[in-house]
Amino acid sequence: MLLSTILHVSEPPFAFPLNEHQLKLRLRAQKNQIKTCTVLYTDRYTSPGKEEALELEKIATTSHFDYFEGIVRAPSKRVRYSFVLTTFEEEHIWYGEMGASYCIDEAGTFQYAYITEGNLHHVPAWLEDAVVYQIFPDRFYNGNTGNDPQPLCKWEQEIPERDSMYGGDLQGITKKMDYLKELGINTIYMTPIFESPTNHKYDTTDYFKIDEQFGEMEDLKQMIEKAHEAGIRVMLDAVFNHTGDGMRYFQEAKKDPVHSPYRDWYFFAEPTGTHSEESGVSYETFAQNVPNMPKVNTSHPAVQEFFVKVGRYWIEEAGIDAWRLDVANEVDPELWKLFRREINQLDDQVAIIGEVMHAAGPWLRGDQFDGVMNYLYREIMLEFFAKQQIGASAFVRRLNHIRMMYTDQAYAGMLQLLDSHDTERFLTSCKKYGKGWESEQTAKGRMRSAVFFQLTSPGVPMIYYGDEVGMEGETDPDCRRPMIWKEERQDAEMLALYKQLLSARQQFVSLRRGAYRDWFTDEANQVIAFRRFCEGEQAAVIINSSANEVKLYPSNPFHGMGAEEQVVDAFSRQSGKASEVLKSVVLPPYSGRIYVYNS
Ligand code: ARE
Ligand code: CA
Repeated sequence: MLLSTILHVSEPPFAFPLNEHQLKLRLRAQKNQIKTCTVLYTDRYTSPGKEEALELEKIATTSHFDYFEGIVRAPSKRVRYSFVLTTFEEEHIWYGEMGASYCIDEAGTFQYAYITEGNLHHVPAWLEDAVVYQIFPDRFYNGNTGNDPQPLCKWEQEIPERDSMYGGDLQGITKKMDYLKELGINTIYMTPIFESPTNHKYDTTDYFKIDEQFGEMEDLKQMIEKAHEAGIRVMLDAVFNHTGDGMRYFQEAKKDPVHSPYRDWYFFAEPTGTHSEESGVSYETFAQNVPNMPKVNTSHPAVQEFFVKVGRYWIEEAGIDAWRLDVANEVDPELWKLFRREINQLDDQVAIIGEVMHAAGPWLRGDQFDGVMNYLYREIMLEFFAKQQIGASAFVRRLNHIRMMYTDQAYAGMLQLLDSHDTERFLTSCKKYGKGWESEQTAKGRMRSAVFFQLTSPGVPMIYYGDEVGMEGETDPDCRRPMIWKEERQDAEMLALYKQLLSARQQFVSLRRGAYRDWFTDEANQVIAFRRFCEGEQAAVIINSSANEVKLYPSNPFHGMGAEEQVVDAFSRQSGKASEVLKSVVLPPYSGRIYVYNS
């Protein structure tokens, strides 16, 4: 056993309070080495020798590691603890903040000195039950031709150019609210709607005004009212990393960079400066040389104050339920901390989601965001379902690796996406990769398996508009085609699957909030099976992502749960004894099953 592979630190995601009297502890160790892992814990002022013992559970395995977890009680909020591990060779290892050792005195102990309010991560309750539907407003539905921009593309002209305008707007979304409700989503995320000259509106010119092309304040209010009536929440996109170059402040600063009070709001080149000089732009921008998006100095107190005001304004005036924060990882964290405090004070049920495309732990400790757009998840989904680069067990291990980067609260708020307005559509990926160009049927089958996984596993599923009817598209701008509304052109089978799965997710709380455990994988048949469980309910999910009909003889995961282990099939609604139902399971190609047990 390599002692150096044992890892725990007294901070998230290895130690995090669930509330002021419960502390969750996680420990990582080299795979297949540790037989038992026990934590010895007590109040940190109690003299040694009075520790309570709790055996941790192995909750996840990745390519190289096993993870163990348990919840310790903290009646006084002060915890001192250490671990004792037993290897399969029956060695005993002590582990504390001084390291791992065969000698108890050398290891020392860990301390979680006191659980304060500031250590807690409160996620808005509704976010844990959310299913997000992402809308690119110009392309969803044209509800008012009176505000159409010119020149206008015909809705039927399906392939957009970089600067195409289609006339979609807020009234369009309002008019399609019944469609969204029927689909079964409960949160709408719109990409930016504030004044800006482009179709995507990521170059804001006025943060307090809705772009005329989309409507006005009254239209947003009506849309939100209609959404709320349908039990749907609304999330807006905030672009604080940069403004549009048409923004008044930027124009003033550019005109008079010496005297303008807005000079320090941006990063203008010093006389000897180097910012993007080669392209003739004398200021820092988003990405590289994007002149219409001057980068903002988000460390500047006046800038922070301004954006917090924007954040509050749309909550107070229009009643939005959440913010999505663009390029969140390039903005000063001090702005986000201030933003969260102020927003929470106004309404602690407003959710805050950051756009961070990589490991996002530092933003998810309760003082900045509730979740991020989980692009790492998308990568793994692509690798397995679309590209078929990895097998079922590698898929599960790689997803576990991502989940183990985060606390429970952070993972509950993750936006689990297959694609977005910035990526190729998932169905297109299913066609392009894998074993050469796939047939239409195979590609759709693989996408259906991916959707089955997405809508039954942890986190907040995010559906990119049109995926549910089988829309395709390469990366930006092709992934932003106008929504297909003609029923004869929609993929009815795909749509039916989304509805069926969303209704099951809505009905069974374990599918939304339940803890996750691997159940089994079947490499040859590309089968993934897992369990979700919470107080009083347990679900078992099996997904066949292969082109073959598969017959399985799974173990009974409900064994010993009592009450005759009556389970219900979430789709057919037939119930039966788990041991009977699971004796053999036949799964058609690209299909899945959900069994639910209620105690
Ligand atoms: C346009 C063109 C692009 C071109 C780009 C840069 O369409 O083909 O690459 O210009 O010149 C908005 C519009 C885009 C527009 C862009 C610039 O929607 O159509 O692109 O403005 O005018 C990085 C950022 C991430 C960002 C993505 C796009 O980290 O924050 O790039 N996403 C947000 C929004 C976008 C929006 C902007 C930011 C700007 O969601 O829609 O773009 O406000 C790897 C890296 C990532 C990188 C990613 C994509 O994964 O790790 O960091 O993301 O590639 O490049
Ligand atoms: Ca319109």
